[in-house]
Amino acid sequence: PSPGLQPLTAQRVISSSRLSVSHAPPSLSVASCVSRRSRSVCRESPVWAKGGKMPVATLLPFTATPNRKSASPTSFRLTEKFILLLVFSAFITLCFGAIFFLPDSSKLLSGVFFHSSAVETNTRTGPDSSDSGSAGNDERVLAKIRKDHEKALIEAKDTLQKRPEEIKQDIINEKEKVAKESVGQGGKDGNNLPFVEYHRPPGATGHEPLDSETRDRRAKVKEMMKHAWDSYRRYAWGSNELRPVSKQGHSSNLFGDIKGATIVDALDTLYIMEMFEDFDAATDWVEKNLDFSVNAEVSVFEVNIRFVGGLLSAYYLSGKEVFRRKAVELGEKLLPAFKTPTGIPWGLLNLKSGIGRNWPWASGGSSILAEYGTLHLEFMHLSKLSGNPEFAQKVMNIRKVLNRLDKPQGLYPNYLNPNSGQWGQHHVTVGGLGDSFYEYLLKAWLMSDRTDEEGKKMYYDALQAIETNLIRKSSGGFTYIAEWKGGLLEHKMGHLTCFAGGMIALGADGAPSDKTGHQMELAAEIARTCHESYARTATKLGPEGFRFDGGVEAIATRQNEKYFILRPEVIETYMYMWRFTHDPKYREWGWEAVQALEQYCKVEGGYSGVRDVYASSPSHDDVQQSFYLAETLKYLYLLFSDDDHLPLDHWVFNTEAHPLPVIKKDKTDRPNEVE
Ligand code: DMJ
Repeated sequence: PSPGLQPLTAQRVISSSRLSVSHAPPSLSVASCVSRRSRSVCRESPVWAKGGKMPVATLLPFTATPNRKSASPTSFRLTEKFILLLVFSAFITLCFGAIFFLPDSSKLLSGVFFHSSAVETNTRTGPDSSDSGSAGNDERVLAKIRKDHEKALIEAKDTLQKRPEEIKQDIINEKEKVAKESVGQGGKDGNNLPFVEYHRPPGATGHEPLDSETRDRRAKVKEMMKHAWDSYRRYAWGSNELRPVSKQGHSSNLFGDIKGATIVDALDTLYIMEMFEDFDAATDWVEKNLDFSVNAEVSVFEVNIRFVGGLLSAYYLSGKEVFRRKAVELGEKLLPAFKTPTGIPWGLLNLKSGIGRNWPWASGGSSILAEYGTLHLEFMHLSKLSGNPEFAQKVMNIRKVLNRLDKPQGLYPNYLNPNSGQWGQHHVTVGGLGDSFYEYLLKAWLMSDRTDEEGKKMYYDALQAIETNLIRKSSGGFTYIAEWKGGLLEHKMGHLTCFAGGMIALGADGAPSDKTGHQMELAAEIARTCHESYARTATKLGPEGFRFDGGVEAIATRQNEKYFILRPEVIETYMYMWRFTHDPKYREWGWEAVQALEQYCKVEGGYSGVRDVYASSPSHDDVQQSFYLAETLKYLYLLFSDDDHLPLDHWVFNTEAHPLPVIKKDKTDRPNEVE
């Protein structure tokens, strides 16, 4: 049978029967007509009268025999019966074939029904045009069916010839294609994200340490977290931070009108401490209240490390999509900060207008090294989770700009003008304004499963320059990292700089082999110096800055350097040193800090910073910083946990202590896959 004729006929029958047989389903009316083989029935039915170009007689010759008087079945000759049977079975095969076996039969059916209604409309407005139009459509539908069918056959044949690995790869490619298409289709609000298969990386939660002392200390830290969290929940729920003395909410202008900094910063700590009810309450708040559509200026750096970082960690720990969605949504809102002639982002950004600027005090409108240099980890993950390469491109471009510039003594000044691409003042610190830039070079390399060679080189080169130019030993034998101002050293070290002990320990095993031991020693010395800055105070809490000049060592000499705002850096270094050496003194030093926090910072309404660590009864500053829950308490908890809780070969902590998984190059390592 002509392949063109049969489906055409089937369609016409169904279409026409809808027109003429008002209550019977189309197939039924046709079947009854044929099965009864009654010429009169068929003649009465407009099915055949409106049958189209092919005359009814041509289709059913037996019904059109002009001289036949009787329509009785017995009057058919054997050949007629045979033809009848042949036509009938061809017709049935055709119907079944069209509906069930032809590829894309759903399209065929919808085409049929669509065609049918078109006929209905055209019948009212003019049958002629309907006829020619439907014939054209029929041919197009048929051509498409044939093409699809052939394509499916070829594909099936190809697939059968492929090896399983090739088939696997095809599936991956297809998935990626779909992911890209869905990104291309918009989704400017993080709502239209590609599918990402979630695998929880190892060590998201831990277990009780075997020795009872460590177990008790760990439990104590959890109790501290509970007090900090419950107080925030009770007195400041939804605000950025808690004022623990006045028992009310507090909002720093770093976050514009974004709310809930403590909630987002604390999510992962709640998770790793297995405070799941609290984690759920926090998740619920994020789902219902976390809103980035604010007409206000935010610090790009702070919002990135606390909000984007916090959301990413919460996603990787829990697998809850809401966190991925919110992280990408916020990341997209930060992108306009990169609209500068060099692509070095502004420090401040209005999230609604997308207009950026820099801190007015920063060396002639410069961007700050620790701010634009502390986006890399989060932005790499944003690209991974959104399928949008723009995030990664933006941060890779920052490196490009830096690598084109001459560096004084190999050092990176803290200020860089985003318009001219030139350094501002030649101030270099490993503390505030510089710190986490170095941290992110190292961690970018580690997070890439040690494939990011550029990040690695930049880190070890920078560390070498720091050692040569900034690291000194005091007369009392304390190693410290000084600050460099246009070639002159200021013998001062900030509390913030104390993170460097942990960083250097973390990078030591990647250093050229002759330097690993030296770098571990350096890290241990910095840890000791920072511990000393705590040990020499009345409260056993460390000052914001301490000096090594004018006859003092590791002591703050200026009133405005004596405060302690619950910062984590010293404890962070203890945690890394413990992990790499298992020297019990680091746990002891951590425990000293716990006792000091309990004695001087704990108040009925939470934990507060203190104004003077050298005073025996210091006054409180009445702020429970969100990083106290994100970092200080998390690092303390990990210090008293086993090493397989957030193991360092699978997780990298962002500068706000939010753990991000290593993106494993070996994709067979399923637990670490992030894609
Ligand atoms: C945190 O927000 C981060 O650790 C940042 O890198 C530096 N300052 C605070 C904690 O002191």
